[in-house]
Parts: sequence; structure tokens; C-alpha cells
Amino acid sequence: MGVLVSRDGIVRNVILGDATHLELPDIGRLRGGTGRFRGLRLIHTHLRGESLTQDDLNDLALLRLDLVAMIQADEEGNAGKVEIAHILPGKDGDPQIEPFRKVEARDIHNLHFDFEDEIRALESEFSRLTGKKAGETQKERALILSITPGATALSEITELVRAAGVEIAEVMPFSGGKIHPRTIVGQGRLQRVALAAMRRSADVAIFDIDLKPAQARAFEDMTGLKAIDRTQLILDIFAQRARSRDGKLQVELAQLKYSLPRLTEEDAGLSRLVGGIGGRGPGETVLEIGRRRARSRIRHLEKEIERLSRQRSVRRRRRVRQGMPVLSIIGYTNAGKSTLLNALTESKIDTADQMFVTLDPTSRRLRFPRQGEVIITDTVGFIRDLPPDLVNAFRATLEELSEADLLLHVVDASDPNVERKMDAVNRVLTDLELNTIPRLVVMNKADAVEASILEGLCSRNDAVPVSALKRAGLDKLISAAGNLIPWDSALGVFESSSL
Ligand SMILES: Nc1nc2c(ncn2[C@@H]2O[C@H](COP(=O)(O)OP(=O)(O)OP(=O)(O)O)[C@@H](O)[C@H]2O)c(=O)[nH]1
Ligand SMILES: [Mg+2]
Repeated sequence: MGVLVSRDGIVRNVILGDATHLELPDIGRLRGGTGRFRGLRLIHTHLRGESLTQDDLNDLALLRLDLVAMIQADEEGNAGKVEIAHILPGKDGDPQIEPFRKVEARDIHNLHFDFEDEIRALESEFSRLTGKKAGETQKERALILSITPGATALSEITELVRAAGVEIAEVMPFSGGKIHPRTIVGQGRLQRVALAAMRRSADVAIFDIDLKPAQARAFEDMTGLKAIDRTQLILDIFAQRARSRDGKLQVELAQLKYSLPRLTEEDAGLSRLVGGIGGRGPGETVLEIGRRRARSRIRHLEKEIERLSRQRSVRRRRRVRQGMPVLSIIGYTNAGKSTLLNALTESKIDTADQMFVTLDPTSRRLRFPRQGEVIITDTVGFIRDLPPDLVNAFRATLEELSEADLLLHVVDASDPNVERKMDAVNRVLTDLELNTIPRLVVMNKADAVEASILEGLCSRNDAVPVSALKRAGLDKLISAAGNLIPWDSALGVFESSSL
């Protein structure tokens, strides 16, 4: 038999099991225990002389118990040996510390363990080591659950989490086994996740893959952690970055569409997400609405986006009538697109060594020495496996690219995955049916690559080397682009549309 006892010594539950097994009540699913520990200890009997089991330690971690205690009982019902286990805090950068502390005594009368003192000391030790007090909600701390094999995937998810402004508590690689359909990492490893979350004060688990709604829910129920998948993470970054009206509407639409199947009951809302990653809407919008309202909001957003897109196309037609060719800078996120636009046009668009700094398209004029002026645009960066809801929502922005007379595909030549990222960009272009537009590959960050490697990259891809940062190679870029822009046909549009 077992009892769950609260801190003030009150027995909250009495549980009867059989000789081998105790079925705990469903406290794991009760959210809202905001403190580090749930303030409950489980004290139970073992009948066969066995020590604390793996199951006991699982309960300790997954249910965030203050401690678990085992008392051996003999056939006459006499109490024998006692064992207590509780979780020890982990220190950042030192995952090897033993996660549990065990205390034993020959019998209950020889147990020297002052529960109140111990739990108080434990909580302050946790706060000291993780720099976060129990129940405190400032910057979120995340466990990264890295499921996709390879160093590339790992650095991508780390960069994305950094871009979302979330602190990384620990990176947990799980790429070895296969993906478990329900729990993703497998039942056994959930204990490790829950333990790590407690010991590192993490409130959220971020996956580098996308989760099915049921998987996310099961994971959250079992660990008590908020689960955020790759698409939600990217959407969250976008939500934080969106500045223009258009951008905000598009991001909100994408978030709502992605969240809709994740809402369970009518008007249950996404309130569990509010106030942190995955729950941030762009601007003032908070994703705290139920299904019905989400659907009507989606319809409203779609209409509004459509209206703005029509307005833009009118403006564009006017621009085309002025006979200016359009040159669009595209490429993987963080390739240096905005830096290049700044270098070419003496502008001051935000740039940073971070993913998805640019969201809203920017247009500038650029004078070619012989042929005349063009419009040059910088736009949102691409990423591999761009979430479909995002592509759809950003269709309006991306479709503007179809008006381009030349695409400048900016590539970070210093990236070890340079060609894989080029492929990802080309795939997006094909998906958006933009692959028929003339394209010039720009090998950027030439200053940061070895000359021989750069040479190989450029000749294999018919590319022009530049350093946007050092403003090197820009003249050659202008002249190569000048040769590819169909100056006459831009003028042809001018003639026919003015009829
Ligand atoms: N070494 C070097 N760094 C560069 C060069 N061009 C850009 N960078 C750096 O690369 C980082 C990304 O530059 P951005 O211009 O913000 O890249 P972006 O493609 O606009 O990125 P997003 O808007 O986030 O998709 C910044 O830290 C730049 O300083 C270059 O030629 N050489
Ligand atoms: Mg940019």
C-alpha cells in the first residue's frame, strides 16, 4: 500500500495495490503545480524485500514528487528496512552528477531524515545551481530534444532556439533509436527527459522534428512539459519578428492554422501555451482562443491578406509601368542577403548573425552604370523543409518573387553545408514555380572561405564571389547581373501595358 503525503503532513491519497504493483492516481495529468516539486511524497511498502525500483524512480521524476520512500513489510506486517530517494539538482555543463540521492535505514526508528529541513535545503540548492527560483517565470528555459541525426540538424535547432530568445537548459540527443509513434522518444527515456527538466529548471521541450497533435499531447501529459515542435518554433520566431501589417496577418494565420488541430475541446483554448514560446502571437494578438473563434479568425485573416495582396499588385503594376526591372535577393536564412542589399544600395536594413532577422520585404532602387535603374528587393530567408502552413501564409510575399526579372541567390560560401542549403533553396523555388526566372548565384562571405574552396564552389555553380561585409566583388556582381536582366522585355511590358 502507499500514501501520498503533502508538505503539511496531510495524507492526500491512500493507494492499494498488489504484491508487485501500485497504480498511482492520475496526478501526472494535473497541470498547474508551478513549483519545481509537486509538494507530495510517496511512501509505500514493498513486500518482497526489493529495493526502490526503476518504476519508483520513474514516478519520482515524472510526477515531480518531493521524494519517494519504500518501507519493507514482512509477513506479519512488521516494518523493516527503509529507503528514500529524491532528485538532486544538476549543474549546467555537468550532466554527469548522480541524478538521485538515496538514504537508507535498517528500520524506521533508525532513520535520520528531517523531511522539512531536507526539502527546504533541496529547493534552495536547486535555485542556487540553476539560477532560477521555484515558480519564477522570466526567460523560458528549454530542453532541446534532438531527434534528427547529424551535427547539421543539431546546430540548426540550436540556432532556431537562440533566434526565438529561449535559453537552452540542456541538449538531449535521441537520434539513436527509431521514433516511437506515441511518446516519440520512447517510454523509458521520458524519465530522463522529466529528470533533466527538473534538474535544469526547464519548462519546455523543443523538438527538431514536427509532432502530430496527439504525440504532442501525450508527451505533455506524461512529462508535464510544454512540447514545441520545429514548425511552432519557426512560427514563434516569425511572430516575434513580424513588423508590417501584412507580415503580422500572415504569421497569425499560419499559427492559427497550425494550432487548430491541436485544440481539443471547443473553446478549451490554447491557454496552456499563453505567455511563452508557441503562445506568442504577432503584435497584440494572443493565441488564447477556442476552435470556433479560431476558424472565424482564419477566414477573416485570409480575406484581409487577399485584400492587401490585391492592393500590392496594383502598386506593382504601376511600378512596372515605369519600366523598372525587378531584381530579387533570395537565399537561405542568414546567408547575408540584407548585408548585400545594404552594400549595394547604401541602406541600413537590420542584419545579424541570427536566423530570420528579415521578415518583411524591403525594396530599394539600384542604379546600373550603363543600363539604368532597377528595383532591388530583400525578403524573408528560406530554410529546409519550410513548414507548409508558413509557405501558404507567406504565399503573398513569396509570390511577389514571381514578378522578378532576375533572382540573386545569395549563398553563405563559408557554411560547411553550403551545397545542401543551395539545394533546399532550389527546392523551395521549384515548389513556388519560380524556377523559370533567370537566376544568378552569389557566393557571399568570400572573405571567410579558403580561396581554393571558393573557386571550386563558384565554378561548379556558375557563381560570382562577393563579400557583402567587406564590399568586395560588388562591381563584378553588378556587371554579371546587368547581363542577365532582360532590360528590353521590362521595357516591353511598359509598352504593352500603356496601350
Ligand atoms: N564574414 C562575412 N560575414 C557576412 C558577410 N555578409 C554577411 N555576413 C554576416 O552574416 C550574418 C547574416 O547577415 P544578414 O545580412 O543578416 O543575413 P540574411 O540573409 O539577411 O539573414 P536573414 O534575414 O536572417 O534570413 C551577419 O552577421 C552578417 O554580418 C560577408 O560577406 N562576410
Ligand atoms: Mg536579412
